[in-house]
Amino acid sequence: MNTKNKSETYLEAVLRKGYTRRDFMKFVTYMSAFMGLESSMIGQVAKALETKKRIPVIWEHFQECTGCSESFIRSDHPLAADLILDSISLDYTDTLMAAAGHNAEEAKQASMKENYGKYILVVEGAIPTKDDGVYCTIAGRTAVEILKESAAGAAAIITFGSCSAWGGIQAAYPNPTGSVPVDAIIKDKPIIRVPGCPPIGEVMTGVVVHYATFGTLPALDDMGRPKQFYGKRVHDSCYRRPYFDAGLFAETFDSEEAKKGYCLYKLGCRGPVTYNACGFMEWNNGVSYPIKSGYPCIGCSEKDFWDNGPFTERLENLPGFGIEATADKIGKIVVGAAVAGAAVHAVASNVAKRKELKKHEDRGVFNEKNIKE
Ligand code: FSX
Ligand code: SF4
Ligand code: F3S
Repeated sequence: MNTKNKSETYLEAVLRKGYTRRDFMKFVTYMSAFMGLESSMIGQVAKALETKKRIPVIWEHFQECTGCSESFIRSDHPLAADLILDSISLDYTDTLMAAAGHNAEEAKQASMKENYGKYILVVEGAIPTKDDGVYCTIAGRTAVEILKESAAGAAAIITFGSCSAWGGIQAAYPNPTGSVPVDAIIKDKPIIRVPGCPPIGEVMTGVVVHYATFGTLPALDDMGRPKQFYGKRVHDSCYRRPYFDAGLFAETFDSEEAKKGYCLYKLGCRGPVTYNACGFMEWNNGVSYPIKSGYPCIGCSEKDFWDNGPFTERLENLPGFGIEATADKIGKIVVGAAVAGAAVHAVASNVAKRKELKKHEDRGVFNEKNIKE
């Protein structure tokens, strides 16, 4: 990676890349809003990024599909990715950097040494532990060995994606390679979970910007996830929610109802038990996310979600969640349930509401375009 610009501030690096100061301010406003900061704090964020030296980022890849990197490089705001990637901040990532082999390895070692105790380590992918970790080896070294080495000098670790955060698909039953998440191996560093398969790119930029500005990590929930992005269920920001509340469910994928925006709960949707920001952030510049593309949420940000299939089957008997009884009887009863300590909205069977929804639907009020707006 480019080492000559290491002492630049974020603003200097942004200007050098051809962005304007106005682009920079737009980015600061955008990121501050996503991080849930008061507008009065925008100035503080701008000042920090103008004056502070960039925080080096080392990014390791272990057992994974690289979808997390794909998601990240398609972050909504061009600066969200550029701020971390390219020559601005990223000192090592074997999939995106130009250097390869020994050169890449040397750049990583040099950066880790120079920035010992200061860099942020991003980990993508799970770590296999069975048979001395042989199932993921890079240049003859196991993932366990590499992780321990790069974690030693990290100020904090971001586990980017469900694989490094929870174990992901590798750790799914029967977990043939004994895969584990990062926190099963590293016990003495702050670890921030950014789960999702893939996760949302801006969440990582948000964490880095927060750290650069305040010198602290953002507020985390009791599972180590940034509260701002994982505080709500997918169900709570779902544009199909009015249909759920009215008890109107698509019965098949190819139905008119599914197209119209009816709730996908009966087709297996895990939105009511999944915490993620995809419903309001979406991907590819707000183009879409699974539910908007007509596919139920598979719960990709939740622990062990791969073992919670088949995904197209309606959730039954999910511990602590009583909605399955409701979906059939909706229109007749009122139900409240609790998931992971959070109160689920009481689902009111409301015939009047249902009629009203139908009326709006006939007038085209609930087509996707209108709902988004
Ligand atoms: Fe896992 Fe990321 Fe899913 Fe893939 O690297 S969270 S399999 S999107 O790519 O780790
Ligand atoms: Fe949306 Fe799924 Fe909730 Fe239906 S069950 S409202 S599709 S999140
Ligand atoms: Fe994942 Fe469900 Fe969102 S599958 S991307 S959490 S809609």
